[in-house]
Amino acid sequence: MPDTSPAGNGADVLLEQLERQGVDCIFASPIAVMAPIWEALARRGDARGPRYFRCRHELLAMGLASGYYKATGRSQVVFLPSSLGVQNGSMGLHTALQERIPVTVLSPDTLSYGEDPAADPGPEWPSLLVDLVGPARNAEAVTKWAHRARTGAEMVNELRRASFIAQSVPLGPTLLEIPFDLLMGPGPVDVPDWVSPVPVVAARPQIDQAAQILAHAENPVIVTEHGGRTDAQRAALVSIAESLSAPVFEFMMPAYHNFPRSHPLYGAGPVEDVLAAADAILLAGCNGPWHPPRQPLRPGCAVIHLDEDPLRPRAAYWGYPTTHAIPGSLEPNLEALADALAARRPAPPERAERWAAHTAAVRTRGQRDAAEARTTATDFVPAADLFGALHEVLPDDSICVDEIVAQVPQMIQFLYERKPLTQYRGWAGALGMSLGTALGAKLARPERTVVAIVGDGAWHYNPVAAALGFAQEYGLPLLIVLCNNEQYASQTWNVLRYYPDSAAVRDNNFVGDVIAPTPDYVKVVEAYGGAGERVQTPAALGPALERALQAVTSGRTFLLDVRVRP
Ligand SMILES: Cc1ncc(C[n+]2csc(CCOP(=O)(O)OP(=O)(O)O)c2C)c(N)n1
Ligand SMILES: [Mg+2]
Repeated sequence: MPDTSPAGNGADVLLEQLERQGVDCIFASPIAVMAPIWEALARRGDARGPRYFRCRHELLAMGLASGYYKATGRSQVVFLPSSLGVQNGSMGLHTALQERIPVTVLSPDTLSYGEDPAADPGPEWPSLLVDLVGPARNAEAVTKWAHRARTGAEMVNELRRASFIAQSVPLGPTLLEIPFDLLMGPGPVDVPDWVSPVPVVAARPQIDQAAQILAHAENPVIVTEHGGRTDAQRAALVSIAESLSAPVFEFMMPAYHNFPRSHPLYGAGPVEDVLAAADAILLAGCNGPWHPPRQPLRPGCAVIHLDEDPLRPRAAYWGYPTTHAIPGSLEPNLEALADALAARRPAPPERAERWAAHTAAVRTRGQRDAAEARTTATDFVPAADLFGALHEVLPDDSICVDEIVAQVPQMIQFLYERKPLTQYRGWAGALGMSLGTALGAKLARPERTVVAIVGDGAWHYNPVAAALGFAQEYGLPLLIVLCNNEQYASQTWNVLRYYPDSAAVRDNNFVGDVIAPTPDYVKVVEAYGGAGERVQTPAALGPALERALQAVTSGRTFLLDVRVRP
């Protein structure tokens, strides 16, 4: 018989432990062996945490945990059922690993196959679900740490370890496989106390040395991809830039609105254009700061890499000429560097003027390109105009989650022109995470407008049905802006580069690139209680955006299907 003693079974203890660890949300994709968890949740009632969310797809569950973390800095729990759930969610785990998102994944499984009638997982297990590898081994390639619990005592001790390790530098996903036999069985009596992870702070001499190098450089440059995730990190970056009068450039697809893009020291355009003249470069949170990594630098140029994990131990490659590496938590280390630089004498003001002129020239080019696109825009909206219009109507505290490629330069220049809008990148190499990320952010910050900006190609990689169902079920309206260029525009770039005088170019026949016939994207959203409109001209955009925002304010998800170029 299942254990239902007042002290509780394994499932009761597990939920109690998650509550004590301060977990807000369980994002779960279901499997029948979660019965003890569901029964324990029913016994607990809704008043006690954590809150359980039904996710309909593993990738969505991972996206939700990621978006929730990006919006709150709080690490959550995801249930990915057995090996099949881990495989379905593995792209989300890979993304969390790339982006250093701390999440504890629990994977329900089984120890036995029906020999013991009191712990029989069901007939599908021996025939279909039995697998030689198991969730923990499936997760090894895409997590920091993956283990299997074999006893009740192991379950509670390993759960504490899984959550602690996920939230320790470098942050990332961990996985614990939990057989349902342990959830049904008697709960372990001794639950270990939670150990809070702490920041890893660099030693003072390393920070002082970096400050010394940067302060003595004649042409220092700062590059970031994810260095401005929190307000404190962004403020530290501003302080460092202002002390040095140095520009802050962002990696081509920044993960956050790292540095105010209206700040005079924002470095517009590609950093590759200015690298050769730099004599000191600060990499303030970068997976890959420029391309190609072996881009020529000035002889003796210092390259100081500040990150949770410089030289990226978990990446395929780090070919950048790092000269100084400072590992540890970005927030305290950036703040310490900012303090060390603020205590020195300020940089010459001409330097700041030179960078302001650089950025102004890049932006003038962007405006000229936008004006040129406008002259032919009879049946499409230039990307610059789409982002310009969004910039005008969105409230300052809106959260924008992007999963686009060809329109990124226009997004950076026109969407973030003056307002301090929050940006979360909705993917990290692998497409399919933006809708979940946006919903996670909306769940954490229901009072804010959350916009998912998704390419038409990217849309097809998302668990769209599951995400729209989640939005409907939990009353989380999104504004979805579909950048619909009816193709994978970015995927033609290599054809144009390597075969410029080819059959593909001559006949405009980019074989791998078309998304046709164009589906009625609005109808998909309508099926889940949302609404939407298709926009094909710049003139139609403004009024449609107004209707879209009204719908979202009244609680309805709205999809704006914008025929866009590029
Ligand atoms: C899971 C996954 N599969 C394939 C790719 C390769 N890929 C990168 S961008 C892209 C096309 C995206 O199309 P869209 O969102 O329409 O953007 P556009 O290229 O039109 O700007 C593809 C297929 C990927 N990054 N991730
Ligand atoms: Mg496209």
